[in-house]
Formats: sequence, structure tokens, C-alpha cells
Amino acid sequence: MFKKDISYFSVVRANSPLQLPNQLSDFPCVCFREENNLSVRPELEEYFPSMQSAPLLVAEKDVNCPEIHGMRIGVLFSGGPAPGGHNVLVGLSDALTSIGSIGGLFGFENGFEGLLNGEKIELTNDLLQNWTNSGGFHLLSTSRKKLNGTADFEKVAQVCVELALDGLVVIGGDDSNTNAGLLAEFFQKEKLKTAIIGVPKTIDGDLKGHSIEVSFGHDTAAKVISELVGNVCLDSLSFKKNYHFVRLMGRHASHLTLETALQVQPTYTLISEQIRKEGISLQKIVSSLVNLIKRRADQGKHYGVILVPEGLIEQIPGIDTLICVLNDLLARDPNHNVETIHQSLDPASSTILGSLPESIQEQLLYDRDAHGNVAVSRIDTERLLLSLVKQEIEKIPSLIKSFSAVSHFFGYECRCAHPSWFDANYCYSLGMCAAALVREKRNGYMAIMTDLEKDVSSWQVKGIPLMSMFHKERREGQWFPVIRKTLVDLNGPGFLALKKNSETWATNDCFLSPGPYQFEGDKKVSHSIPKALLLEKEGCGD
Ligand code: FBP
Repeated sequence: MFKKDISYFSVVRANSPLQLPNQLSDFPCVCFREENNLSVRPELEEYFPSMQSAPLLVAEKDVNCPEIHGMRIGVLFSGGPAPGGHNVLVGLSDALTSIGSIGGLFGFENGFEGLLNGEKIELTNDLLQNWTNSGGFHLLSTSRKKLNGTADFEKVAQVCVELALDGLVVIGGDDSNTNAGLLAEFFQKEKLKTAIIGVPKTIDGDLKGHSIEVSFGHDTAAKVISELVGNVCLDSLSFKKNYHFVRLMGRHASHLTLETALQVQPTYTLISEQIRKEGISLQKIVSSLVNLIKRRADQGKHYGVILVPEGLIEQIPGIDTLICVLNDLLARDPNHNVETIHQSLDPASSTILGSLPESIQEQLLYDRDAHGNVAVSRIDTERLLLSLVKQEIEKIPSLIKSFSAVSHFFGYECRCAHPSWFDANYCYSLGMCAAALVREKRNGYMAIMTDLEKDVSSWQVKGIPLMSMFHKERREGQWFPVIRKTLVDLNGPGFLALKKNSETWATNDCFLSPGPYQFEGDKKVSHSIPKALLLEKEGCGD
């Protein structure tokens, strides 16, 4: 465990009071009402024989709530860090305290790794004291360790039985909650008493839909990135000499890029989902960028900011198929290098791979994570685009001298930021909701909140069955049941707002600089929520 040195700012934040939804404000006086039944998809019934359907749960204040004496909960972080995680721990701890009979809150270090080894830390009130509203996941650390089938499930069961856990809370994204969902089915089948509960985390924002309005961490991450991109926009406008190619995190979905675009109004924004849907080739992407640069040059403008989602590379026609083929080949032999892989590829895939710069070819072969994901955060897609655009510009004599470009990648900068007020309150409430689900022995549920556009007091506290979120997906050459990611909706208000404004933003400089996010002052600033979420709630794209 990390021994905490703490800045004065962190002390101030740790002592800033949090807000709860009304349904949780008299904790432990809260119960869940059962609403409509949700079922597992028919093609997945074989994976969830014990949990084929379950009701959606909605919290309501209730003085006659069930009691568990000495309730004991285990908790872990899994996957990439996201702002607000420590507040989930604080929410769990405060819930246990208000129940009055503290059996204990136990944190497992390094995600599922620590759980499998049974390495736990007791998260006492004293220990958690200065962690409220702090960034990072370093109190427990995290990993992308995956539970691999029955043998791992049995080890987890043994740890949960030994510790007499009433609940195990998994704070993670789609892959981690996939683990949680399958583990819950195993526990149900084995009639174990520990309730497995998920908490929706990821800066990517793709753990959405299935009644989840937004995952925690996305709001803060978008605010940090929007500040940085806003600054870059003003730099380009001040010196008027550079194009900035900025790649942003978001492994599969472009939610972070879309949110940043709505906040900052950059010159041009690529959205992977649009590229895939419209089948836009790499050459076409490059020629539209060159065209944009030419049109702006005609106006005397030789600068601008272009946003590139990191997941773009996986969605470009041709490269998408190539990546699937590479995934299958690397799953069979992870030792392939650029030379050996060409011999195993079909001619079409080999030609596409060979057409890319050598550095990108190497990056496409980097190790997949335990869930089979390509390491898109390590593929320099923004540099690839910049170099291909440059090659084209060099064929246009009038532009050669005036074109200058810089590349950036923003992602790791945002994942451990101090949580915004939105994420701070959201995570604290999610922790309490998870504890309430454990108390009712609701195995296989995810803690969620809806009505997030309203004041915190009016948020609706709910539980949704994890199994209802699963679909089948091809990973590492095989089909697996996994939680479905939600990509940017091209008919949704957020994307439509971007589309409607894209020509204006491309030709007139409309940059907005949102500045650093705030904890004090005008609530419209300090308590703002993601713009895309607001547009969805308002149901418009204006
Ligand atoms: P999660 O889905 O686990 O929240 O992680 C998301 C993410 O931040 C992506 O945006 C990024 O591609 C990836 O993690 C990077 O992962 P790593 O830290 O393993 O390089």
C-alpha cells in the first residue's frame, strides 16, 4: 500500500463535504423496490443458468430495512484508473459505519491479482481519513488481471469464504464487470453467500446505456482534457503557425473526443464511429485533412487543432480487418515480430501492414492485454496522420513553406486527477448504493444512478442485473460473453451538435477555452456535467 504524502490542496479537498441523493441521505434507512424484469439474451442463457432474469431495483427510503450484523465487504479496483475511485471506498466505509456494526471493509491490492492471492488491507475509518476526494487508485492500486474460468472463480470463492464476506465490490469498466458478472453466476450456482456487485468506472465513457447514464471518471477526464486542448487552441490562435494533431484516450469509443470537441470547438474532429459507419479509408481521411488545410490557407490561416480519438486506428476500413487477423495470429503466437508476421498474413493484410510506417507496424504488434485489447494508447495514430498529410502537402508548392505541425497525446494526464464535484458526489453515492445492494444480498448487480442532470439530491439510486448487459463478442480468435460497450451514437444529440457545427468550426475560429475545472464559485461551472449528457437529457443537438 502507498504511504500517502498529502498536499495542502488534498487536505482541503478531503474536508469538503459531499452530497448524497435523498434516497441515501438517511442511510441505512433504504430498501430496493423491484421493477420490471430484465433477462439475459437468449444466446447467452448457457452462460447464466442460475441467473436468467432479475428485476431492475430502485431505492426508496424505508425504516424497516433488513439488518446484517457485522457486515463484511471486500473491494478492488480493476482496469485503468479514473477520477473518484477513492470516494467509492469512502462511501462503502461510511455506509458500514452508519449500519453501526462494522464487520469490516477489506481492500484487495492490484485488482483481481490481490483477490486471487487473498492479500487484503483493512480499510478502517482512520486509514481512509485523508483519501476523500483524492485522485488516483493508489490506495489499492489496480491491474488488468482477468479471472480465467472456474479455477480462478474457485480461488476467489475460497478467499470470500475465508474472510466471510457478505459482498465483493468490483470497481471497473466493461471487462472488469464482465469478470464480476460471470463470477456472480458462479457464486449463485454454488450458493455462496457473498454478493458480487459492480460499480461503473471508466474515463472512456463506453460503459453506458443499460440504464447507465455515464461511468464515473469520464466527467473529470473530459474536463482535464478540455482544459489542455483549449490551451492548445489558444496557442495555435496566438502564434498562427502550427497545426496541432491531438490524440485523445478512448480505446474503442470516441466519447472523450466528442465531449472535448463540444467543450472546445476545435478546427476538426474525427470520430471513429463515423469513420467506421461511412467506411472512410485512410486515404480519404488524409485527403479531407489536406483539403481543410488548403481551404484555410486560402483564408490566410495556417493553423488549427485536429482531434483524433485513439481508437480510430482500429476502425479504419482495411486496418480493422488487419487488426482482427493480427489478434488471431498473436493469440496463437505472441512472439511474432514485423518480419515473421508478414509470412503468416494473407496478401491483402500484408500489403496494408506494409503500407504503414515501420514504427506503426511495430506498435500494431504490441502485446494485447489480458482481455485481448489492442494497446491503442501506444499507437501514434496522430503522428501517422500528420506524416501522411505532410507527404501530400509536399506535393502542393503553395503550401510547403506555410505548413508546420505538432503532435500531442493526452490521456494519462487525466486519469488520476482530483475528481470534479460531479464525480466526487457520484462515486460517494455509488459506494453507498453498492453497500445497500450487499445488505439486501443482491448478487450480480451493478450500482447505478440516473437523473444525473438534476441536483444530486434528486438522483435516482438503482441496481441493474449485470447479466442483462452481456452480449457475445470475438476476442483473441474466440467468441466470449462480455459486457457490451456503448459507442458514440451517430444519431444522438452530442454527435449531431458536432456535425451541425463542424463546417463553421473548420472555417471560422470558434475555439472555446473552458479553463481548469473549479470547486468553488458559480455552481454552473463547479457542478457542471458532461455536455453530451446534458444534450441527451435535453433531447436536442443544438
Ligand atoms: P478502462 O477501460 O480500464 O477504464 O481504461 C481505459 C483507458 O484509459 C483507455 O482510454 C486507454 O486506451 C487504456 O486505458 C490504456 O491502458 P493502459 O493504462 O493499460 O495503458
